[in-house]
Amino acid sequence: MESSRRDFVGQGGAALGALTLINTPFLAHAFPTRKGEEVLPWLDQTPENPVPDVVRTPLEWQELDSWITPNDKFFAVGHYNWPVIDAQTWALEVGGRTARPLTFTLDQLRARPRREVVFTLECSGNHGFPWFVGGIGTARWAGTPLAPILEEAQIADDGREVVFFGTDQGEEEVHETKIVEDFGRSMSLADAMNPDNLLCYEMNGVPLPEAHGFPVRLIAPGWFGIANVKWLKRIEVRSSRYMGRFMAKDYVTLREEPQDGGTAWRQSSVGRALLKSVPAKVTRTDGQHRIVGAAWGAPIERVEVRIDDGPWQTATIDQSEQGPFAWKMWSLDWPDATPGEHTVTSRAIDTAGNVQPTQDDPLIANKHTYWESNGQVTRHVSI
Ligand SMILES: Nc1nc2c(c(=O)[nH]1)N[C@H]1C(S)=C(S)[C@@H](COP(=O)(O)O)O[C@H]1N2
Ligand SMILES: [Mo]
Repeated sequence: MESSRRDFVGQGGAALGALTLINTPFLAHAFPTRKGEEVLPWLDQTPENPVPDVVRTPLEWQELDSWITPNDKFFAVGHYNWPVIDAQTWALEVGGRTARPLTFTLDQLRARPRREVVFTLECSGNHGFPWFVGGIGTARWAGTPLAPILEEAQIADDGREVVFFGTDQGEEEVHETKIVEDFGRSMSLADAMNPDNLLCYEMNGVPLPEAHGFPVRLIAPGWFGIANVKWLKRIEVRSSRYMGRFMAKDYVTLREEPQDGGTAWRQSSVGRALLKSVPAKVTRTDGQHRIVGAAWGAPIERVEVRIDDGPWQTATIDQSEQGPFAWKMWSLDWPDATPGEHTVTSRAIDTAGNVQPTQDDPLIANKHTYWESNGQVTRHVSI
């Protein structure tokens, strides 16, 4: 049972249609797709990706037809090089402010307790540029929990931060000195100890593909993509703050906030995912229109959709069993669609009552950097 489910997931989207008749727990729900439906192309087509070396295979929203994104269609980001690692010689070091530094081979990690999580991973730069709207995907990730490994390493009393280093490197200039920097990201010790974090070696039932961090990456459910360090090489516990490029210089959100008649500039390192939704596609079946989309980033209570300047209408959320870190699919029938051009906007509302911000909300409008762009998305369609 377990292995047949894994085989099926590994085959990706093509297999989904064929197998929806088999009632496994994984398939006990239907994606909001109808037989014979046609997708109406968005009028605002996405500009071509100008940095194909950095961002690969962005998600095509209009092709969305399954909760799980097949591995070969899952977007990938590589800021430096794309390492090709020999699993036979690879090892993961755990050290720094620890009493018992450890080293693990891939086999040793695989022999440890295994856990799976379905997690929607979004790049915090997604929707920060007109061409970048497909920096998101959902996979069933498997690996071994990180926290027990940190415990076994016996963290020193002054251990405060945990830095995750990848194998990829790039040249950087730090205060006029040229250095070769390892890709790195850190978390507070408390965040790193979160039981959800996995040292992940499997994606949708197959070994982690090279583009996604083979042999092992961090999966930090609930965090933006940048925290999920690929091609892991070393985990280092530190007593002071890590200030590498992707923690303290890049992936830093700058906001301008009014304060006492003046301006307070707030800089923060990109961290946890934010409440967001998008309309993915408009479909037509036998003359009937439907809007289909996704929502993620926080526990979703409701999704509302607005057509042109009309009222906000509550969409139907498909009750999937994918767990708290997976996106939700929603749909709204559009029975009275009139010929001509229309706009479609969605907004997600979380269980705490927070509403996905509009584009002119100060949270978005006073943001001077492109990261963490979770404002409402409007698409254009012609009926
Ligand atoms: N080592 C390493 N890890 C990395 C990156 C990277 O460039 N190097 N990119 C990060 C960014 S910006 C994102 S959005 C996610 C993307 O994960 P994916 O390529 O599996 O989609 O990986 C993160 N982990
Ligand atoms: Mo990213």
